[in-house]
Amino acid sequence: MKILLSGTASDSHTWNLVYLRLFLEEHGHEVVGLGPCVDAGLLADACLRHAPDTVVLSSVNGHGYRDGLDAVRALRAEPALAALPVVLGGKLGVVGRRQDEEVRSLLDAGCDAVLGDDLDALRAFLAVRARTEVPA
Ligand code: B12
Repeated sequence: MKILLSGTASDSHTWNLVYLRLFLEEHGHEVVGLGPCVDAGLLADACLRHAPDTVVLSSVNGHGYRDGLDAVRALRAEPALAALPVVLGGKLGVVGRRQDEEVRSLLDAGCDAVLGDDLDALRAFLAVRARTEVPA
């Protein structure tokens, strides 16, 4: 699958993105990496341009819930991206545990999965998408 991998708007961390690119490539995916500090508008433009099969968003600086919500809303506001699978993960808040209300808001906004640090869950999420992909 072609995966667009991106950091979130306020997050300057990069090693998470380096790690995830390697992880995704080792699992046979083609990766388009946008790098850190990608605002929601730029993310939506990049998805229109690259036409990925799935978007993987990574945030570790503690503002992931908020940045992720902006990102998902920008994608879902674009008709061509309304059904594009989007998964968000990392260290999303500053309280050190999953925050159910924030997760709910993200899912309601159209995020397909909110995964925290769990790479096994990411692998499973992508495996399901790969199986349901319609060949061109
Ligand atoms: C190195 C580091 C930095 C470096 C970054 C260098 C770089 N080039 O990236 C510097 C010094 C620049 C930095 C800056 C800051 N940092 Co910093 N940083 C770290 C540190 C020590 C290691 C992060 C790292 O590189 N890990 C290695 C990579 C490979 O792993 P990872 O980032 O943990 O990502 C893994 C998982 O999160 C997961 N994952 C990530 N994304 C996704 C996505 C999906 C879909 C899935 C499934 C999994 C997943 O998989 C990855 C591999 O296992 C952590 C603390 C720690 N020990 O983790 C703090 C930490 C991430 N930083 C933190 C903070 C607060 C900051 C600053 C805001 C500090 C400040 N006040 O200025 C700034 C960020 C400013 C900004 N605008 O973003 C906090 C975040 C708090 C939180 N989330 O609760 C942490 C956790 C430290 C702490 N305990 O407080 N930081």
